[in-house]
Amino acid sequence: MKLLSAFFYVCLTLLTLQPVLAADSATLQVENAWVREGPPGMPMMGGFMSVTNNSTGDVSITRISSPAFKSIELHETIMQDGMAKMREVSELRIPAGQTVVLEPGGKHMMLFNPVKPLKAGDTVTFQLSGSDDQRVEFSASVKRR
Ligand SMILES: [Cu+2]
Repeated sequence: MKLLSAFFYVCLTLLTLQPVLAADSATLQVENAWVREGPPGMPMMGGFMSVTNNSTGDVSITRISSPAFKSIELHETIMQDGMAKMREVSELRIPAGQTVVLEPGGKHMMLFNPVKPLKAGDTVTFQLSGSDDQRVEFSASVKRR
């Protein structure tokens, strides 16, 4: 009897969850997005997040934009002659079913020329374009490292 009611509970939960899942049709899901607060007047800032691809095919991020910055590039960090260097990547591939983490010292968003000064506690909105033509809006909070 106890097992049966547990079973009903699970069914009920699944039924209630379904409309939520159906509404969220975006295959790329952005989590934990944040922008690192820089010294005042700094012309560039770093942006970080986790991106999960919920679809069964690989999807690439081809573009990221924000009303808060003049331009945004996707960067990766590579070691060259024993020094960490950043370089731009034209797109960032998110393999099917996997999560790619953008973090300090690794892949990141390079945010150029903030339209107005940003400080810890501010929120910035972004729009990401995927190679499958999807657009994902997300927001990031500005944090001190
Ligand atoms: Cu960079």
